[in-house]
Amino acid sequence: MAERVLLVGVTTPFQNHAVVDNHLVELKDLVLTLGYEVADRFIVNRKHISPALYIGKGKVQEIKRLISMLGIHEVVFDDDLSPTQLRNLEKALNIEIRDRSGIILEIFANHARTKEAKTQVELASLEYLLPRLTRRWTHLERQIGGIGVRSGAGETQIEVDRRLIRTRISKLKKELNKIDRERETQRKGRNSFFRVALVGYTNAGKSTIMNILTKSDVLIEDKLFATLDTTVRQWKIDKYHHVLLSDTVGFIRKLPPNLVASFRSTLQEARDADLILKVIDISNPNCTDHLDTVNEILIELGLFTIPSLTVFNKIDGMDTDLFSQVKRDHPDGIYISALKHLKIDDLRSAILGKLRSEELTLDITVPLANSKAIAILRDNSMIVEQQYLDGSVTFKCLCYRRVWNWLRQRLADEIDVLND
Ligand SMILES: Nc1nc2c(ncn2[C@@H]2O[C@H](COP(=O)(O)OP(=O)(O)OP(=O)(O)O)[C@@H](O)[C@H]2O)c(=O)[nH]1
Ligand SMILES: [Mg+2]
Repeated sequence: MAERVLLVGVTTPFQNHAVVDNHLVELKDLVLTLGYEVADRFIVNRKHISPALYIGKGKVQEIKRLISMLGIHEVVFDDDLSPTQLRNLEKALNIEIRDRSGIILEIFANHARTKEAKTQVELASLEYLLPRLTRRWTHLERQIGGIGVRSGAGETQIEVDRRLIRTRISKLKKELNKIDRERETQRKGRNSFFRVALVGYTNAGKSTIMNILTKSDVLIEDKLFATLDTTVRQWKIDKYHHVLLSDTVGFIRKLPPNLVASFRSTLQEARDADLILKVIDISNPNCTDHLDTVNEILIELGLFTIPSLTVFNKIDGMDTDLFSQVKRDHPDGIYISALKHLKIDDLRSAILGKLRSEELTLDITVPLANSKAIAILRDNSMIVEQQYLDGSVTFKCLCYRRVWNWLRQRLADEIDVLND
């Protein structure tokens, strides 16, 4: 039988009932992704957050009654609880308590497939667990496994566990540094391409867009955080324009900060992008909040200054009033349905427009004897025409500004440029 869960949200003077209710709908999706059953939702009104219990004692008693009445196995809070609040609530309710971060971390732990994703998730989970170790045995410990070891003389079990976790954390950080360096080498080999990165809210359709544009078969699922790794594919927009398109891990409101930090190397592809596509599900009534969250995370990652396009996906399932409102606020947005293949040409032309604004048409002359310079040019630009004359070849080529800055330094004395 699936575990029965009670969801708890808290309104404050800054968050009204409707907003909290929306957040609980999203929390429900997160909990369902883990295969649990949601027995009920419970909203508490508070003026101040209690440092000891988060909510008031009276509400704790009400929740206690609900637990026995509805046969609840676990209570999940939408807001992040401090280690003290978690401990006190568990004691008062005598049941396992989790918060949104704990749930997100468990989903990531379940979905991680590659060594990189597994290492990143384990690091973030251990950092989350460290201050909460005095709790009862948690799902997260079960996911990570094997941290409990018998204590030595004079050392309590908790002290042993903390020491082991710290050692493991530093080992994982070293492993991630190594993975970072490997990725760096891979990226250097792809310097000449225009790079487009799909980022956005989880379940918005990023992998679906990747698949239709590049004819790939990245995993698509109607669940949150199906993708945890970065996939890069070549996409031939037309005869002269080939770009590298990347699909990566999705964002969500209140993504735990240590998860964002440990996924830095996965998100590196977006860091190096010439263009970011922010993908938002317009069939979701909270789509504008989703866009705010995506922008906040991009700011946090230092990626907000990269040129971007906002892509509203799933127009096949949208509400027309919401559409008019969003379209008014985002007239430059691209509105598509990846699943139904609607308006994909709008997306293609918008990307092509951005790319052309970064493209130079150059006439470059190289002596025929300089085969090395000719090879570098061929590898890093798109040759449109070539003319041979007096032992030299003149290329008309298309080259991105960023790539050209790099090429010019490399080939400075070996080529003659007519129209730089
Ligand atoms: N109705 C509708 N559904 C879509 C559209 N595009 C994608 N979907 C569905 O949305 C769900 C999520 O799609 P994905 O492509 O996996 O989304 P994602 O952004 O990669 O999600 P994560 O990797 O989990 O962050 C799948 O069930 C898709 O079939 C669309 O245009 N319309
Ligand atoms: Mg995906």
